[in-house]
Amino acid sequence: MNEGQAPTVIKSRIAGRVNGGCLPILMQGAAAHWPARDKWSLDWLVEHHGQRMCKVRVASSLKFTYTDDGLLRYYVFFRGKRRAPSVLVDMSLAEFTERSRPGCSLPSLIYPPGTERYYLQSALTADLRKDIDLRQKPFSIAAAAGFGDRIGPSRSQVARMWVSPQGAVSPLHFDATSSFLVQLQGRKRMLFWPPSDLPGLYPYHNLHLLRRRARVDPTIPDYKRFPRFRDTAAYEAIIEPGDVMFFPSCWAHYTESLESSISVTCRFGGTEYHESVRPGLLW
Ligand SMILES: O=C(O)CCC(=O)C(=O)O
Repeated sequence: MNEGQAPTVIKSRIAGRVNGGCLPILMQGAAAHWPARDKWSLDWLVEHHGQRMCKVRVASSLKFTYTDDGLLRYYVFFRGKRRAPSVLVDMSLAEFTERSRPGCSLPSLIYPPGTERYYLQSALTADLRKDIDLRQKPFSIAAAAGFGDRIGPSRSQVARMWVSPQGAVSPLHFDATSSFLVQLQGRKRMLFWPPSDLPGLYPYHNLHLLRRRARVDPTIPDYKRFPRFRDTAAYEAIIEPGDVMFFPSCWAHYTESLESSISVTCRFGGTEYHESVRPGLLW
């Protein structure tokens, strides 16, 4: 992507073919009927599930870089928690909400006071799963297309809830599984790059703490260090409440919460690496 080059905007488009794989698809309104769409808000979650323990990613800015839990333990052992890009912490939903309020007086957990930010990223419990509908289209279509016998809780990863503040960023990375992201509150902006562009995003090696993350920050690309980034081209989608965004495995993605946001994700399928993913990135 060159300076000033606009990404291709994704609207409700039917999957096409890109280098033998399918495209991300934005399905507008496909989850508008979910009870969670009307019901879930931060206040409702605290009132009904406030004591529930959940996983919260803690970072020292709104940039919530994912870190592999296993590798993070080694990193923390050698370099200390404060130098970790982010740390996943167990806390109650009520505490998460309290910590997310501006001017919260609770002591910080890891990073210097006043810098800490919180992003809830937790598996959905059975009672919350009642408010979502992974057996209907488009999820059932994915199941019928051979992605799995059952989409959702029993597949490779349980459905997850994501509760983020406005401005939260999940930096550019790719996953080995295909995903649905269902937007319930607020809007998100996502940028996507096809697997064939991965070399131009300079991902970390698979043994690195930041494995599958890109070294390039697409919002302020350093073309000197990452010249091949110029040869890549992004797709963009704005995901509104009730929309479902599908993205195939190995598509790199960058996500920004345009408002405070609640989403659910469902990943499925095994580890389906695209042929253009260099072996060096995986082992
Ligand atoms: O919604 C987000 O902040 C990140 C979602 C994401 O990166 C994913 O589901 O892989």
